[in-house]
Amino acid sequence: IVGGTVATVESHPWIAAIFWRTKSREKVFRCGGSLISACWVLTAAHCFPDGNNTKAERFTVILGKNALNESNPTVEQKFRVEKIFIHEGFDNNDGNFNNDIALVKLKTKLGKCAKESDKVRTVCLPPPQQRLQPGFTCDIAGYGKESHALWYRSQYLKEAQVNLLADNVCRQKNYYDNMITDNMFCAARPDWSQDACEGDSGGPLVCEVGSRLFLFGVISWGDGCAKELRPGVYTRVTNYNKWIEEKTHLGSITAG
Ligand code: 4AZ
Repeated sequence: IVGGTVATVESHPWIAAIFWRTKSREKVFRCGGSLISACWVLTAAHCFPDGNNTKAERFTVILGKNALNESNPTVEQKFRVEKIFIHEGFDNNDGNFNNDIALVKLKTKLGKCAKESDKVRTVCLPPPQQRLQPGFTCDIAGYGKESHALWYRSQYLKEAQVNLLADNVCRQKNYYDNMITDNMFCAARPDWSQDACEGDSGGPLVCEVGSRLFLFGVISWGDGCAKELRPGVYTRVTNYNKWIEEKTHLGSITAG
């Protein structure tokens, strides 16, 4: 996250940190995610570059994490991964990550997954096709870079505010032109001072509607970070209610 502030995990209790184990058994942070039910984390498809050859056994998901490089086993909840569903329509042939959405099923421990606490909680999905007005302010959170030029990620969870952009603005030639599909939306700070950055992808964009927070976006891509005329691009979660229902139900039959 560029700009914004250091956040506590209590204010983003659905945030998930997804790690990948290399062949030399080193644990590398891969992506953010959002806990949508006790056993399911919603994230971005591009977090799994091996596509359908992705080995679920290599991933670990940690909930309740404040700092990336410190672990606090008394409050963090750590899970192996049972299954990963990458959207069938995920496509990066145009370099724009269309359908950048994936579901990660946590492996149960004694028949249970995430336990609710002040640091671990699910986020609501918005109703299908609900659209918020351009200019609406939403929150993003993640453990990604604090500036595009840095080579290291933020040590602490950070949050920032961004405003939703009208599609026709984001599709202007001096913005992203024809890269923006109906499965995406753009959001940025009017002064370009706050944005998601490398390492935040997969993580949440949440908006408050009727005093409840809903997961409207999955952090997906952007040209640089907090760069003028280059908003952050998010997967439009409200296009995927049916897909999410299908997959999470499938997961409860085949993998429960
Ligand atoms: C990334 O590389 C990334 N400024 C995510 C979000 C944005 C840029 C890059 C948006 O994961």
